[in-house]
Amino acid sequence: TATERSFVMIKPDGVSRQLVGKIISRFEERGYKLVAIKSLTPSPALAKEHYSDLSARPFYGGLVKYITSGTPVVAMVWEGKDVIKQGRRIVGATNPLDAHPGSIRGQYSVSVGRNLIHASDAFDSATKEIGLWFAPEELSEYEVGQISKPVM
Ligand code: YYY
Ligand code: MG
Repeated sequence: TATERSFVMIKPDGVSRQLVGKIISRFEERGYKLVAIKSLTPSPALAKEHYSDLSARPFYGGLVKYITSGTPVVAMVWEGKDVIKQGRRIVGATNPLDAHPGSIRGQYSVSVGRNLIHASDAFDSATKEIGLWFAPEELSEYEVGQISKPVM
């Protein structure tokens, strides 16, 4: 129960399937604040480091290859109350067949190897991932919910 930040990434399948807007809307409508966003094709070094905890798993090579294939990812930082735990709920279980149908993976995805989106799973991994993908000056400080006053 704290205001915290989570690293969320729309993977290449989410971009190629043109689900970027729908996915972003899920976080916006939940009230989370977009602190950083960029579209890029990650280098192999970045992808390997991002998934370094999984380096011994049989799917690691294919996962890194897919993330770096050339179809971009959309890397984001979202901020808000319990956004790490709640963000994982919004995203849904790793295997889309286990994911609640109201979650992003449960609604849009059918394959564990193409499950559309990544979200940090804990405070420590969120801290690591935000630092890996974004420079400090890419993270914005601002207030949400403010209608700006007319200028003139
Ligand atoms: O955090 P999350 O994305 O839900 O799952 P992880 O266990 O961290 O695995 C990362 C990523 O690896 C997963 O989203 C798809 C892929 N993957 C896979 O291709 N095959 C598996 N059996 C497990 C994971
Ligand atoms: Mg994970």
